[in-house]
Amino acid sequence: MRRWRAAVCGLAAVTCGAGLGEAVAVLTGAASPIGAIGDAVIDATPPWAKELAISLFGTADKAVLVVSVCLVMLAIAAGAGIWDARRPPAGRIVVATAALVGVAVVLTRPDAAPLDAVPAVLAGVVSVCLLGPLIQRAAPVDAALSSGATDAAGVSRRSFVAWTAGAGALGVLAGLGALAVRLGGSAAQAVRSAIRLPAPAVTAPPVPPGAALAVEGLGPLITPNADFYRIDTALLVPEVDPSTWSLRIHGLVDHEVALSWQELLALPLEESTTTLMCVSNPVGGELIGNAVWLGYPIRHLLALARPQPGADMVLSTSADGFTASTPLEVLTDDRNAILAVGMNGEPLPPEHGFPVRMVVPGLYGYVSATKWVVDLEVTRFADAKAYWTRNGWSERGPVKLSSRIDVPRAGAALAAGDRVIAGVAWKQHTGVGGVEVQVDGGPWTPAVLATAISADTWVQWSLPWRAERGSHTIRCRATGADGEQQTGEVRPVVPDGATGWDEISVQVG
Ligand SMILES: Nc1nc2c(c(=O)[nH]1)N[C@H]1C(S)=C(S)[C@@H](COP(=O)(O)O)O[C@H]1N2
Ligand SMILES: [Mo]
Repeated sequence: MRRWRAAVCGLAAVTCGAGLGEAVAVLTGAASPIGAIGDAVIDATPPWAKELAISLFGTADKAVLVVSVCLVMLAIAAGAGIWDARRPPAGRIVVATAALVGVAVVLTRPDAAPLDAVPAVLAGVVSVCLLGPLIQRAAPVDAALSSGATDAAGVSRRSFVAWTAGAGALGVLAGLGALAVRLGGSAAQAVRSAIRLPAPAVTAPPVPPGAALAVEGLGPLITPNADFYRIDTALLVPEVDPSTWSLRIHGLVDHEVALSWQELLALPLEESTTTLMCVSNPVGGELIGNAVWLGYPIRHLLALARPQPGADMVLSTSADGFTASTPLEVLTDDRNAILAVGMNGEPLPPEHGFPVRMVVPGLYGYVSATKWVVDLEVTRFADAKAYWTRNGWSERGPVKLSSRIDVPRAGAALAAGDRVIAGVAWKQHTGVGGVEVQVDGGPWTPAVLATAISADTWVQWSLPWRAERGSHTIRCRATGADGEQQTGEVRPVVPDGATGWDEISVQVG
C-alpha cells in the first residue's frame, strides 16, 4: 500500500478519536486529555526552557504548546498508520500504547479524579477501532491500481476518501467545538457574572492628585483587568465553583481553620492597591501590573489558627496543585497580604484566580500570589518545597528595586524637538525615592517623580528631553526610599529576579 494512504488512515483515526475525546471532556466536565498532557509537559520542562518559551512566545506560549502537543500526536498517528499497513496490528498497538500513556498522564495530574480517564480512554478506543477499517478501505485502492482495474480503483478510492475524510472531519469538528466552548463561557464564568461582591469595609487609598502623569504612551497607573499580564502553569483555567470552594488552614497551628465562600464574603473586606510582578520579568519587561484588590487580611486568619513556635513558612496550594512558599512573617506583619476576591471592582477574572487568590505586597508572584487557592499549610522552609523552588528558583523572592522606560518606545523614530522621557519604577513595600535618566552615556539627571499611591505600588516618572537629530541611547535607574541604588549589574531572571538598567535606543530625525 502507498505509504501516504496508510499515513492518512492513521491521521484520520487519531483525529477522530482525539476530537471526540475532547468533546466528551467538555460535555462531562472531565479533564481534557490534550490539556492534561500539555500541563504535564509544562511541569516536566526544565526552568531554562520555560524561560525560553516565555521570552519567545510571551503569553502565546500556551497556544504554542497545545499546537505542539497536537503535532506530535499527529506525527505518531501517521507513523502508526504506515506501520499497521505493513505489519498489522503493530500500528494499533502503538496507538493503544500512546492512549494508555495519555490515560496515565490524566490520572496522575494533581487535581485528577478517576472519571477524568473517560475521555482519554474513549479517544484511544475510537482511534484503535477505526484504524483497521480505514486501512481495509485503503488496501483495495492500491490493489486495483496495480492490476490496472481502473473502474474498481475508482469505486474503492471513493470509499477510502469518504471514510477517512468523514472520520477526520468528525474529529476536527468535535475538537473545534470543544475549543469554542472552552474559550467561550464556562460554567464558572456564568456563576462569576452573577456574583455581587460586598462593599468594602475599608476602601482603597485615594489616587493622589498627580499620581497619573498625562504622558502619551505611558501605561495606565491602574492596569485594566483585560491588560493585566497572566502567568501560570495551568493550560486550561481551573474551574472552581465558589459554592463548593473552601480554604483550609492547617499544619503547625493550634486550631485548624476552615473557611467557605459565604463566610469569607461575610468578613469585613478591605480594598488595597498593590502592584504584582513576575520574577520572570526581564529588565524593562511587561510582566507587571497594578490593581485595586478586594480581600481579607491573611494575618487575621492566621491569628485565629495560631501558628506554633518553629513554623516559618506558609505553603499555599491551588485547586490545580500549584504551590507557593511564603515566609510566615510576611503574612503576619501589618502589610496588605490578602486573600483576594475582587480585582478592579469585579470578582477576580477566571484566569487571575477566581474565586480566591493571594496577593502579597513585596514578594514576586511565584512565592506568594497563589491563584485558585484552596489550602494554606503552616510549616517550615526546612520541611516543604514549593513548585518553583523545586525547579531551581530561589526559596525567597523579595521584589527587586527596578525601573522601566515606557516613553519613547524602544526603537521609535521621533521628530527632533521637545520630547518627554517617562516610565515607571518600583520597590514594592519599601517605595521609590527617585529615578535618574542618562542619555548617550552623559550625566545622570534626576527625573520628576509622581506621587505613588502607596509604597506597595509602582510610581510614574518623567523628564523633559530636548531631542536632537541622530540616534540616542536612554537608560534609567531608580533609588529606593531606603537609599538603595538600582544596580547596573546585569543578572538573569533565574534564580531570584533580573537586575540591570533598562536601556532603549531611538532615532531622532
Ligand atoms: N495557581 C497558580 N497560582 C499562581 C501561579 C500558578 O502557576 N498557578 N503563578 C504565580 C506567578 S509565577 C505569578 S507571577 C502570578 C501571576 O498572577 P497573574 O496571572 O494574575 O498576573 O501568579 C502566581 N500564582
Ligand atoms: Mo511569576
